[in-house]
Amino acid sequence: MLDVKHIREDFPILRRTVHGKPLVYLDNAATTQKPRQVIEALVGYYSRSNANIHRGIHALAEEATAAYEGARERTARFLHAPSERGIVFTRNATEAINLVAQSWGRANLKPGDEILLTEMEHHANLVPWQMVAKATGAQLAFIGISDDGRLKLEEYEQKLTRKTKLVAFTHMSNVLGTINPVADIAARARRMGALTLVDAAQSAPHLPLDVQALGCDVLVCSAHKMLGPTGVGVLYAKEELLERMDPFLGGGEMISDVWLTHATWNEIPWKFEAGTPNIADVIAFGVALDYLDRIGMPAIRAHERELTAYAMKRLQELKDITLYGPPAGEDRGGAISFNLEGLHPHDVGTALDHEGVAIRAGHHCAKPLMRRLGVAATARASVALYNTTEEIDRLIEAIDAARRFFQRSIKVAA
Ligand code: C6P
Repeated sequence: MLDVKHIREDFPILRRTVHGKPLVYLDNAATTQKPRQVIEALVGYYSRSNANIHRGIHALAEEATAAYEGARERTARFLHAPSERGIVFTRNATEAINLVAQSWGRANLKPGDEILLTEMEHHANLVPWQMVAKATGAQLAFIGISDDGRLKLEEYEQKLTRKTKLVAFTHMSNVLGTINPVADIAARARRMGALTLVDAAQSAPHLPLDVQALGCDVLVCSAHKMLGPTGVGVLYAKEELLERMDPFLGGGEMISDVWLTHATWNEIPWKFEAGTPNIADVIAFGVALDYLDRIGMPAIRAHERELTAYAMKRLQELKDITLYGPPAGEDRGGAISFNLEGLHPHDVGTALDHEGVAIRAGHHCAKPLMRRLGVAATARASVALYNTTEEIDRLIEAIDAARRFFQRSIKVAA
């Protein structure tokens, strides 16, 4: 059991009000709030240790370098990666996927090859592959989803062929909450000689992750969804894959030697980190991982699973509601999309905001999935470790209030 009351005390923003009401923050799939430990790490770094890294021979530069590289080791431990050499810091999960698409994709794909994706991908794991397919002549193929929002694994079996060079898919859908069976998908891909890229942007903040147990070749996530700062993404890849890939960006830090006409590359992972990196935010991200691990990812998952089940039960009790994605359970995370008959999700979002309840409404950067669901947009509530059942009750009350308000307006207009 999580001591949620105690945890909430670490998040200063949760004490604020919005439109005169205590904030209920249920937009965690977009970005999570930050504990004071992370905020203090940022202030502490700029107050005491700020310097550029890897280049200096003075004390501050050494301290900053040690803290930055310490965060890399911390990240490797969080993901259970075999070593920190497989951890590259990027700006976000999106950039990490683009790095692989541009570096690995352009060099290794050719006409006749296939990249196998799914219908539930965020644009971040779709558009980079469209760009690479266009540049290389490779084809895109897609695993469909069932009406309850799960991947059709029998379709995966059919579409995975010797032509498939990469299977790239989300661990947890940001719209449906579906948790995909990564280890099974990766094992089948491996048997067919294809690489696997896992988009863990939505799972990394909520589930224990072990890249070795999952058996994937690449996994990406974003610090800002994991209680860390914006501006930091993680690319984990097997070392032998990173060794074989050329750099994505050229410049300082990523070289071993440079002549006027050519250059040789630094070792991994620095070969992929051209220029001055986001030092302060990476260091603070390490503190966010400490925070998550101190509480314990299994305990976080258990709390969020209960909260998701409670939220789905309460939402289901509402009249004229459509919930998307699988029922609460083992293969379901806490991103809960819904629509209320007769109400546009944007109006729902605005009305909830007036009650102090923050959710997201829109296509959630998953337009092909919206088409598959037959809607233009959904409202989405998404939970994190600091949310409570009382906050879910506030969500339900706010939806009721929104519905009453709009029904009254419709009557007045008529
Ligand atoms: N989804 C959401 O509200 P970045 O922007 O690079 O940090 O994360 C991109 C990304 C990739 N994959 C998945 C599954 C995601 O959910 C996201 C970000 C946010 O759903 C912002 S659109």
